[in-house]
Amino acid sequence: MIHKYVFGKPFPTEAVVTEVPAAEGEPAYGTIETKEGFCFTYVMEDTDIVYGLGEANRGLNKRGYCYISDCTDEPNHTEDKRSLYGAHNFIIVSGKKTFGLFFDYPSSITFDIGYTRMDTLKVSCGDADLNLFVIDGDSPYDIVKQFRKIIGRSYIPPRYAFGFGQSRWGYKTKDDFRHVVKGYRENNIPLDMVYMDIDYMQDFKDFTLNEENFPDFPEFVQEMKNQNIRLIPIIDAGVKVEKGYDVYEEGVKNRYFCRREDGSDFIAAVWPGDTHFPDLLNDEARAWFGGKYRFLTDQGIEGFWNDMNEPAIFYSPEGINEVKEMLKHFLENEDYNSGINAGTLAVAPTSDTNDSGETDNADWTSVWPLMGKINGLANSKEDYRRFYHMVNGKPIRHDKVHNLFGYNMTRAAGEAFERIDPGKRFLMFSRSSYIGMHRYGGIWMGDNKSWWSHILLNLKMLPSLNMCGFLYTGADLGGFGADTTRDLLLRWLALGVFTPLMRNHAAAGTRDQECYRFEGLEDFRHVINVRYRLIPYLYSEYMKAALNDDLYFRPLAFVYPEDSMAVQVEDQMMLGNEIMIAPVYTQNARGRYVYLPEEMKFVKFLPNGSVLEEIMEKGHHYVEIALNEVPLFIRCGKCIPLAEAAESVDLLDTKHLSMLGYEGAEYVLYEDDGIGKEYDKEENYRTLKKEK
Ligand code: MIG
Repeated sequence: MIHKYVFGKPFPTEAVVTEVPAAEGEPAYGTIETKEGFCFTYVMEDTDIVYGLGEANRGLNKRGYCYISDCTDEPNHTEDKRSLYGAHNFIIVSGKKTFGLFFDYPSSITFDIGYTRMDTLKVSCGDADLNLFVIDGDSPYDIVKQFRKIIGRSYIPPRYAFGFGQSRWGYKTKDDFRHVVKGYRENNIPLDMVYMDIDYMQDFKDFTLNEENFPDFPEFVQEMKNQNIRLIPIIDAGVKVEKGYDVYEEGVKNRYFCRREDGSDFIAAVWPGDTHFPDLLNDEARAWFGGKYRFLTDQGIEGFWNDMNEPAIFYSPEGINEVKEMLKHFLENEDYNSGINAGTLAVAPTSDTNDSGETDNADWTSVWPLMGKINGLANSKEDYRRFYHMVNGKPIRHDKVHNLFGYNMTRAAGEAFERIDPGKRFLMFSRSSYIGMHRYGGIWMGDNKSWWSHILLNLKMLPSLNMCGFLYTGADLGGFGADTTRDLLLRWLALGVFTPLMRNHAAAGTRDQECYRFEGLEDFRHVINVRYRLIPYLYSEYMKAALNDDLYFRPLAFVYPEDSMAVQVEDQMMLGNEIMIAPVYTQNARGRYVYLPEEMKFVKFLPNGSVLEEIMEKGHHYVEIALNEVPLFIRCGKCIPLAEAAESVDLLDTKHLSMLGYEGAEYVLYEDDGIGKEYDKEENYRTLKKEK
């Protein structure tokens, strides 16, 4: 049962697509204050668990920290971070009282989940203009399913998007791409996609190609396709300010860019230098920007990734001016301390005695405010207050709707694909997002690091994202920032085997990270082969989850709610209806502990291509898993299909599948053409049986 409470004048985010009539009175849980902004307070029981928040830091159980939905280009996912790229304001309190809450509010909103007071959940935001959805249900799982129904069907990618992808910030020329494909093909490591990062563009201009490096682009796209490789270009949010550049000229002429209060087009410096932001919240501008993807689809491109759409800003001219002013002040002022607004400094100025014995007050802390100002140039809150969207003829200041930008960039693309080729699926995922965007694309988890702790963060985010509708997701395998190591990449790939988006991506300047760069590459071949062998199952479970508004990844708690051990497990996940995964995420470990909430069949894919199967009892186990092995667990009485490996998804033989798991068990396989949209055909389902 879903109740909707309307406060003030909510901005129509279109996160919810089902009509839910407004309820009278107060929600059945917690208390609400609307005198200064909005605040929801609920006192939690000791044992309550709080799920949700999608792409957020820390655990599956969100208790014990404070999270802020405020889409941020945050390249350091350390434990202290409160905001990442997405805003997914859906949580579930699970305990004596179990209920779900969706705060449909497009600006910054704070989830203090037992941070200020350990027993208190406090959700607060600046304006009391929002829709609050309160969901009653039998269990957290039931609540998720109800929520997913009202936000609409999750994005469905083409089937090839379940293949493995290689990416790196720094590929520039056709030969760079050919080299990657060769590295995989010659070493018989499967590959379906190579990602094009910003260097493919001419001067970082959206919807252009570097003229020198990419003449005859359609031929090149075809050359890749002949090897069953799709090129997936990146699109950035900012449009370069440059006379004569068609996207810029059209945008200016038709007033499709975000503007300042005085009506002039707002300038944000990003990769291309000065840019304008397309006003993606404006229907006409969104349709126009989306139409631009045609430049690449016309040349054979079938998938994209949308970046920098929080939107990220390196600096604005206004910000630079403020720095200049401050610097001027700083240099002009002999007594450094007095001229600068050091009031924000908590540190008391130190007094040193100089050589002549006088006290020198010109201390180093006086440069801090200046340094702070410079460091704060990027992604500054002030800049987000400097520009406006035009929604239905009315200006709305960006910070009030900040969390909808990435969502609407991806929506622009998704709506355009419907016009470009309505019968076809395109690959699409975004960095920034809001609930609602899950209908148009997936997300990747942004700029993680080559850290072991980020394997675990990756794992824990998966079910939370699924709860919020984001099914097509994955992290940069091997880690984006910092130098990876062979063992880290192998272990991370062994988790990536199970995530719908399986992509190796690395930042410019980091160690080479393509699988064929390492010694013993048969180990990489083996791990990625396992992915391809599992694709019939993974795709089938993905499709069932998408078509039934269900989860692809579930916490153990959703499947074994009565098992008090299972309820606490955060480093194992249920995938689909048949399996449990338990990746190794510790360096130098030769295996790991697992908890089995029921008897299961432990399956280990061995490097020689064979599969070890062993029945294990309910309870705690230590399982050995070598660096080049992939483990999974099949639930009692179930089975899964297994294909032979192939170098690309299109070459998988799904007619001849073997079965793994319990004898006599049956599995209903979903399979379609992988590119069209006729999902509901009966022949898409067939029952397979593991013979005795
Ligand atoms: O400021 O396009 O998260 O995946 O490689 C960095 C370059 C911009 C951030 C993305 C990352 C991508 C990078 N981009």
